[in-house]
Amino acid sequence: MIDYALMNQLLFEGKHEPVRQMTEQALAEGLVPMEILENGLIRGMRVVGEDFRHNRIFVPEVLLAARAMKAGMAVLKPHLVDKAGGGSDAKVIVLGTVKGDLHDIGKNLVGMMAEGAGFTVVDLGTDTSAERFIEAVKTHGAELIGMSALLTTTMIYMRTVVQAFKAADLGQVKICIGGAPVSTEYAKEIGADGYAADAATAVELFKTLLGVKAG
Ligand code: B1M
Repeated sequence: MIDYALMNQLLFEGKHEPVRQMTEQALAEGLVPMEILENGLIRGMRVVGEDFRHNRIFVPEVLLAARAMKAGMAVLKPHLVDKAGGGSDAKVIVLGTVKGDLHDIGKNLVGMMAEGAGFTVVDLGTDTSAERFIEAVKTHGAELIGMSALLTTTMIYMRTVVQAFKAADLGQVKICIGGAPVSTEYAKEIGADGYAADAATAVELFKTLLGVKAG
């Protein structure tokens, strides 16, 4: 029986190999991937965030915890699929963490789940400028972009991207935002089409905005 408290502690301590093994063990025990993600990984990362905020741990420890989180996510990735993805008619979406921001764990989760739901995902990584978002949409014929920001100092760049898309006049490209400091209100304020609080909600939002049937 998987001990989620232990798994959270190992993630907190940045022990990536044991976290990877426990994620595999949890899957072998038949636990639901989304439950493992939430209870085993995200919950551990929340504690990291709290201790980081209160200066009980610092960037090096957080980096190790992030590596452990990614080790677990890599195991879960093939299982976070709700139906066969891809196909030549798959809708293309572009994801990126905005300029100045290096946080990519949440954005990666959104990408994994979107791929699992059948979207073709073009992931621009972190520190993404408005120009790179626009270029990628043109190159890949994307119908939607999803921006992530984790810092109050970088979320404001989302407005720059929205304005750049308006100026570029690319037609009906939907713009979605997510990340801890942003909200539905902020999405409205900057003229984005929607906000999602987590990866599963983000996929639902993409489907709604692009007229993809739920399933
Ligand atoms: Co950073 N950091 N960090 N950090 N870090 C935060 C964000 C912070 C809240 C920590 C804290 O103080 N409690 C704080 C921001 C405070 C603020 O802005 N008000 C902070 C800070 C200050 C910093 C630095 C400035 C620290 C420093 O250098 N002094 C620095 C900035 C670097 C930079 O970006 N330029 C920094 C650096 C780092 C690391 C590099 C060490 C590391 C990132 C590693 C990596 O991502 N590869 C890191 C981490 C790990 C965190 C915390 C602890 C965890 C973030 C995380 O991965 N959460 C974070 C604390 C926190 O968030 N509570 C913190 C797990 C992840 C699954 O959740 O990313 O929220 P999240 O994603 C969710 C949703 O938000 C949503 O779905 C995801 C899945 O459910 N979502 C989307 C996210 N993106 C979406 C996009 C969408 C839709 C939904 O598109 C439509």
